[in-house]
Amino acid sequence: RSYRAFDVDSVKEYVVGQEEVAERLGTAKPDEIRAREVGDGNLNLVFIVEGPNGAVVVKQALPYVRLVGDSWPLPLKRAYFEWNALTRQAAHQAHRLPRLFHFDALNALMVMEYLAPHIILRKELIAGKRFGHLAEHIGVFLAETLFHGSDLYLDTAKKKADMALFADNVELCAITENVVFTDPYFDAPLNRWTRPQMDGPARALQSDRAVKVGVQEMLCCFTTKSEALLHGDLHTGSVMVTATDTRIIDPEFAFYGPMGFDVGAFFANLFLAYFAQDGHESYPDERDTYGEWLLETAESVWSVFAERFARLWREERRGILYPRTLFEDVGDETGSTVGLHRFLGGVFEDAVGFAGAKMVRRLVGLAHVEDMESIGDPDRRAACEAKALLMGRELLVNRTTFGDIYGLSCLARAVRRE
Ligand code: SR1
Ligand code: MG
Repeated sequence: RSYRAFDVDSVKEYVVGQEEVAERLGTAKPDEIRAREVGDGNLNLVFIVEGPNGAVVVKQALPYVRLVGDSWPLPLKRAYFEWNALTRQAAHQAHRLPRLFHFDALNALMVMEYLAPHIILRKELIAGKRFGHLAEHIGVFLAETLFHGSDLYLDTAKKKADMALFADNVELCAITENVVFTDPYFDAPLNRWTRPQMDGPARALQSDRAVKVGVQEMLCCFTTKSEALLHGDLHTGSVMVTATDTRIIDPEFAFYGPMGFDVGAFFANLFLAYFAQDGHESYPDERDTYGEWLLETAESVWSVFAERFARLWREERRGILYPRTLFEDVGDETGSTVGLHRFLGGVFEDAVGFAGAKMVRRLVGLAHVEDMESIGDPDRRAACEAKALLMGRELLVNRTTFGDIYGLSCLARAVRRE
């Protein structure tokens, strides 16, 4: 037996052969099942498979980068890391993930809950929709997964074993090292941008010494700071929402890295949505108030994150960092709380720099975002992109100077109005 990539027919044969999945679908007969391939991400196949009694999602890794084609091979083992990340996240945040039904390492696939009526968050933000619970759900998810995947919670043996496991997610880390932190800052062949309008801003970025140093400092943080098990690709396309529910999907880039990488990725995508506002058709004042909601969401994500993280620090700190016994003589409440504030300050500073890098890569690197791509008029799109690029640069170069999350909102407003 060997790996085979499924199509809409063979995936039906496959699912009926998995007893538990067939039971969920309500049939073991392929001709009673409908399947469609709906993957619109950069890497994988995604099938929605429906039977008489229910539906599931089958996600299968392809042996190459879907966005580029088979000239860029990519190992199938990424499905194994995704599955392992999902099971670790599920220990603390199962209700924020799709339910997991089946994993097949040979075929690099997993069968999960079909989330309905959930929609990808990025699409909803482009449509100008608000989600009252989003910041709370994302802030808590970040705090719970990052805290419990760190040395603040894990013992030495568990942390080292897990780091060793995820250390083999080499090729996906390499993608990030290249397409996020390196390629956008020189004339790399796969870079693209809105031409000719963005030629000037892109070339200016590539000859900007301060930004090159800033992004390399962030790359150094990414490669060396094994702080927690990360989602690794927490953009708004990795989140599915309804009016009341939020689910986080797709942690195939998971590895032990800096907490700020996940937090910064989410900030970056809210800011990209913010700068795209002036490109979308609607009454300008509507887009202004919607933009404010996007900034408030980033602010609330951070405050919810910090609050929940502080609670976990006080109540669940049992790993190798900041042991309670060390602080008994000075009082844990005051003694380690200094440490907590300094720790969160470090996460914030990293998140700012990573947000900058994540914004820049979506504007002049290989993989762009629909928030901008859906702006049909290239002049209008480039005007939005140039402002977002400027904000990304500021975050990279001046990441240590923002006192708090409100400093980022102020910068975003100032850049948008320039
Ligand atoms: C070559 S893959 C490009 C991007 O798609 C994924 O979603 C990650 O963000 C990756 O950097
Ligand atoms: Mg993805």
